[in-house]
Amino acid sequence: MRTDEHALGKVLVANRGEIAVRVIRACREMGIRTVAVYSEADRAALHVRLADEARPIGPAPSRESYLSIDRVLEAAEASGAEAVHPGYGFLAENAAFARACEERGLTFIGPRSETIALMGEKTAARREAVAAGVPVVPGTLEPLADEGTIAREAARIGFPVMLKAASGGGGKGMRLVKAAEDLPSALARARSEAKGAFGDDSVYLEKAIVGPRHIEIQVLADRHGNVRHLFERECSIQRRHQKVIEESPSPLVTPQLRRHMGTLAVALAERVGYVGAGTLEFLVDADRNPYFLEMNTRLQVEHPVTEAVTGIDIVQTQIRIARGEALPFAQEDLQQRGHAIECRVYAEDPEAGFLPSPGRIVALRVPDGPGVRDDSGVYEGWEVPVHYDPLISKLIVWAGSRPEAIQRMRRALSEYRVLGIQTTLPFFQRALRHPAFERGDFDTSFVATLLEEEEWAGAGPGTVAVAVAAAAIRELRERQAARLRPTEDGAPRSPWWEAGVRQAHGRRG
Ligand code: MV4
Repeated sequence: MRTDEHALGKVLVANRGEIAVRVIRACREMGIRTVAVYSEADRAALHVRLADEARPIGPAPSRESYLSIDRVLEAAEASGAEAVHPGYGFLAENAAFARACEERGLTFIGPRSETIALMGEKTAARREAVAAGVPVVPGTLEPLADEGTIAREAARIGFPVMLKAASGGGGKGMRLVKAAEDLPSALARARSEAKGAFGDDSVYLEKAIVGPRHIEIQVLADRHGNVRHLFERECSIQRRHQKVIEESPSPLVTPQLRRHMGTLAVALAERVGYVGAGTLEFLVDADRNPYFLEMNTRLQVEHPVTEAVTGIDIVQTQIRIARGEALPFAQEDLQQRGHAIECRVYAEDPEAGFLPSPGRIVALRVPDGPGVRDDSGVYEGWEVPVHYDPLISKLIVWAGSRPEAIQRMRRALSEYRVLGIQTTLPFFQRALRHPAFERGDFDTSFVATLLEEEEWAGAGPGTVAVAVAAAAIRELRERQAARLRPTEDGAPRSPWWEAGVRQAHGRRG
C-alpha cells in the first residue's frame, strides 16, 4: 500500500433512491459498511433497507433533509463514517458541502471543493477549456452584468444566441434569443429564473448551435495525475433538458471524432487537476464539430451505459480514487465493446404531459434475462413520494451491436409491469420503434417531434371508443400478467379465473 493510501471502513451515502442503492451495492462489494440517511417520507425506502445502518435527517422537503449540509454532516459524525458519497443532485455539486467535509477530515468522494466551485461558474469553465485548447461555442468568457454590454456582445456573436445562467447548467435559466428585439424580455426571464434557482442572476452568451447532438465524455482521474477517458455517451434524447434515453457508443461518433473528443476531455481534466469521476458535455454540430459546454463534477445518472460497454465499475473506481489508489488501467487498456442503451423510467404520465404520478406501486415485474440491468430505487408495495425527482428506475441493456441492443430493450420493456402508478414505459415502447431512433438519426428535437407525431396519430372520430376498448383489454392483460385478483377492486370474477385459481392450488373444480 502506498503511504498516501488509506482504508475506508464506513461510507455515508448522502442521497436517496436508485443512486443511493447503486452506491450501497458498490460499497458492499468492496467490504465497506454503509450509512443511509433518510427523510420522513423515506422511512421505508429501499436504500434504507439495504444499508448497514440508517439515520433520519429531517422532514420530507429536501431543503430540510437531503439538502441540509448540517444534518448530513451530523449524521456522518454520529455514525463514525470516514467518507461521504454524494451521488448526483442534492449536495453532489455543492462546493460548500465538499469544503465542509474536507475541513472535518471526512473524505468527500468526488473532486476537490475548489474544482467544484471552478466548474460551477460556467464562464470560468469556458476559460479553462480555452486555455486547455478545447473548442468552446463562440460567445463570452466572462459573466455579463449590464444590458448594454449584453446587447453589444449579442450583436457581435450574431443571432440566434443562447442566454445562459453563469451559475447554471443543465439548461436552467437558458433562453434562445432569435433577434435583437427579443433580448430585453429574454434577459429579464433568464435573470429571474437564474436568481430563483442559483441565487445569482449573472448570465453569459453563446452562439446558438442549430440542431445539435448532445454528446458527453466520461473521465476518471486519480490523485497521482493519471487521467483516463471512458469514451462517449449519446444524450441527445432529452425532454425539457432532462435526458430520457442514453446510449454508448453514439451512432454519430466516428473513431476519429471519438479519439479527438477523448483527448480534449483529458486535456481539460488535466489542466484543472481533476480528481474523481467527471463528465464533459459537448454539443456536436451538423458538421461533427464538437464544442465544450460544461463539466459535471459528479457521478451521472447515465453512468451504467459506460460501465456496460467498458466493463469498468465507475462507482467502485470513485471509491478507490478517494482511498488514494492509482487508476489500475492505461488508456490503451480501455475499449468500448458492444452497445448499451438506458431508458430512465419515471413515475410520470406520458399521456398527461408527463405529469408526476406518485403513489403506491401495487404490483411490479422487473425485466431480467441476458444483457438486462435494472437500477431501481423502489419495490412492490412502496409508495413513491411526491417530494422528490420521480425517477424510479433505470433500465439498461447491453448487446453486441446497436440493432441487437434495440431488440433487447424492446424485449425488456415488454416484460416491465408497474401497476398503481403511471410510468414513462409506454413512451419508451414508442420511441424504441421510431424509424429515426432505429437509424440513429436524431438530434435534440427528437422527443418533441415524437410527441407531435403521436398527437396527429391520436386525432380523428371514434378515437375515444377505440381507446376505451384498448384500455379495457390492456387492464385485463396487466391483471393477468401481474397475477392480481380481479375482485380486489370490485370487478367481476370470470369462471376462467376461478378455474385457474383452483388449479394453481391443486384442487379439483
Ligand atoms: C445549447 C444549445 C444550442 N446552442 N447551447 C440544453 C441543456 C444544456 N445542457 C445545454 N442545452 C443546449 N445548449 C448552444 N450554444 C442547445 C441546447 C439544447 C439541448 C441540448 C442538448 C439536448 C437537448 C437540448 C434541447 C434544447 C436545447
